[in-house]
Amino acid sequence: MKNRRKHISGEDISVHLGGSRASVWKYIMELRKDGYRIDAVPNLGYMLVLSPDVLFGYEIKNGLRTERIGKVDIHHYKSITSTNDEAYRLAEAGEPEGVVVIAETQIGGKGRLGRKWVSPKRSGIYMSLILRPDVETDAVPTITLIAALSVAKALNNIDGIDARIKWPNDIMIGSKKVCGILTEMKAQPDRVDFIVLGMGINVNTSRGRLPDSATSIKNVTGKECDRGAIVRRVLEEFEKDYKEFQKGRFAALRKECKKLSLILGKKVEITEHHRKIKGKAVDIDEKGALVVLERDGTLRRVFSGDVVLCR
Ligand code: BT5
Repeated sequence: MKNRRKHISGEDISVHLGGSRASVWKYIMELRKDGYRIDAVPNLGYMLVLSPDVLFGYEIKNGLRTERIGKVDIHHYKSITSTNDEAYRLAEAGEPEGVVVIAETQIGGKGRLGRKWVSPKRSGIYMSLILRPDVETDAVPTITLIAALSVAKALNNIDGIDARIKWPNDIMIGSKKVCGILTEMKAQPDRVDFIVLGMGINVNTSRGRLPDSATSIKNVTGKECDRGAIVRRVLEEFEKDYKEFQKGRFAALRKECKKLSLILGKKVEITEHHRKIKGKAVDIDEKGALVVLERDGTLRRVFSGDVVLCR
């Protein structure tokens, strides 16, 4: 990767990375099988011509500016049931904070409340982060909101994209969903043991492969986007904000969430468990809860739920 457009000899590679020249050849063959185009010229050596559009851990780590998130380890799968399930399993086995599980497709991608997440192959980002914050369980919705904020900010970096947060866990472009977040946790009665933060982002997915209520980045901009660059940006944005949150500084983040909110100031109907709450979304409070002003003047705080915008 550091020697693009340049041949390097098998000898140099073997000295640099260890192993024999024969093993270098074996690895080159493996990389080719993975989709890398590598030119091989006798007496000159090898040249990396083209990398495949695959979210291999070493591709993401190359240029990733975080301290822990994604730096510790990235587990990549061509296909998996659900990255959240795998991250949960790894966390239970003791994997540390910062480990990321990422897949090209999910056979059993999960939404909230037993719903499904459609995960077409190689076109979206399906990833889960293991977190081990020293917090009580009531801080978990705030972390979901911070994740939503980091995805919105990362996507807004792309020309032509205006992504908004539909509290608590959706990122929308216009009225269509481009990303969903699924937070799961294991906890003692009040302390969090670990959190698995799952994100599904539609990047280069064509519309026909998504539900009617969904869109993708490519669908909006008309251009293919580098999924690896988006993953890096999301992880960087998230780590920065997550650190602030851990220092007890949520005020500035809350302001950003409010600025990027799709629903503040609008009439909403929220289903929380079996309860329906109707009113105007007026605030996001210091815990990340949505404050709804009901018709009779009551202010109600809501911690999770499905939001529908009313006309
Ligand atoms: C969510 O649930 O939005 C959470 C989605 C989390 C997905 C990630 S992918 C990586 C990680 N591993 C997993 O197994 N899951 C996480 P919810 O708010 O319940 O929304 C689910 C609803 O969104 C579905 O019922 C569909 O209507 C819609 N939907 C399904 N697939 C979609 C997609 N690719 N894009 C947009 N909307 C989708």
